[in-house]
Amino acid sequence: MHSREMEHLHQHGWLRVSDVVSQETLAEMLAAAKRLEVQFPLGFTHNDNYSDRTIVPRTAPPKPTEFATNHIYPNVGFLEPVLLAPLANPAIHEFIESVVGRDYYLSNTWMQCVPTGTGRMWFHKDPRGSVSFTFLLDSIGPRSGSTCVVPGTQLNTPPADFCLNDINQAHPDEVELRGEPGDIVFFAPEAWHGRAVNASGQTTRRLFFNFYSRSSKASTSWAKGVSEEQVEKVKATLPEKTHRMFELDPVLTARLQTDAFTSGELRVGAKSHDRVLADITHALRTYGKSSGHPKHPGYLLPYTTRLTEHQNFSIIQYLRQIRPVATLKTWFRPLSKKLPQFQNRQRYKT
Ligand SMILES: O=C(O)CCC(=O)C(=O)O
Repeated sequence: MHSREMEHLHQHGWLRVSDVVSQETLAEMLAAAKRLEVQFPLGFTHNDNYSDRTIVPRTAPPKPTEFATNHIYPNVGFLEPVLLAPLANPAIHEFIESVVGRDYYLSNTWMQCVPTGTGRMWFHKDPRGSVSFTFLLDSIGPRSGSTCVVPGTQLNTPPADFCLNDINQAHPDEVELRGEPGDIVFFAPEAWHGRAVNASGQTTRRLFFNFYSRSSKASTSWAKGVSEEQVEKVKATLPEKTHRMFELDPVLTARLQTDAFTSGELRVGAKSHDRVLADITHALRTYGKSSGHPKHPGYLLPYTTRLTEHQNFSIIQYLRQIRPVATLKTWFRPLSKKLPQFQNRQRYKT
């Protein structure tokens, strides 16, 4: 059964899995989420992609100009360890491993509450070498603030902002990662993804989990904001086999990287998916080849996943997707952060 699901994840860049925790555990998770919401109704401030060294409870709602206009609870699994319960399920690890190899970090974990009226999040790709899933805490239907993905765009595509004239508009092929409480929806962060509007009339809540191949990241987003005691508490709730994903080893990462790349390639690294020429170079080097590290058996090459191993890169297909207007907007973006393309933070209005 898994192999059909694996294929879906690899081919379409997303996959829904149900019943990963028991009903009893789900009830405990929902109670933990509620405790956090009651204690911190506006979530926390965060400066760095939903994590921060010192997280401070918000006293006022997020401003429309902030990176995320919804309520974020960074490092949430360390505040309420039961929220990490899905990680006790071995099937989850099989899916993660099928994308980022066997040695990975739990890189980030946060809860996100999207109030009704919140607008779309723009289409983008996240840095290379990772896989994510959301865990739904509410029943989430269409236009209800779920992550949305354009299936298949994890392969053979330029960055979204070179191809879409307005990255804040819904894409005709997008899939909203909807579902019921307790469902997990995996997605490939290198696919074009964003978030749907929430026009549902209710706040919707999800947990986020993000995993990086150890070759692609030297640390985690939670490392600076979480105490050793918190980490130990979390490990005690999970099978020993999973403990490795909490153990930082920047020296190993540095070795995996320098043994694979020249310093020029390393400089572009995880962000090469943002720059067309670097992206093409990376694709020519990786598509259709093993992602296995030649010098460190069992590890992946830095900034790769297994998604490209059995795929051919077509430079023609890649270039055909680039749109001149989108490209000009992207090139001139540094001159004006006020381009309509990036004014996505206003509230959705019916
Ligand atoms: O909020 C979401 O559903 C998507 C978040 C996301 O894409 C990101 O933070 O990179």
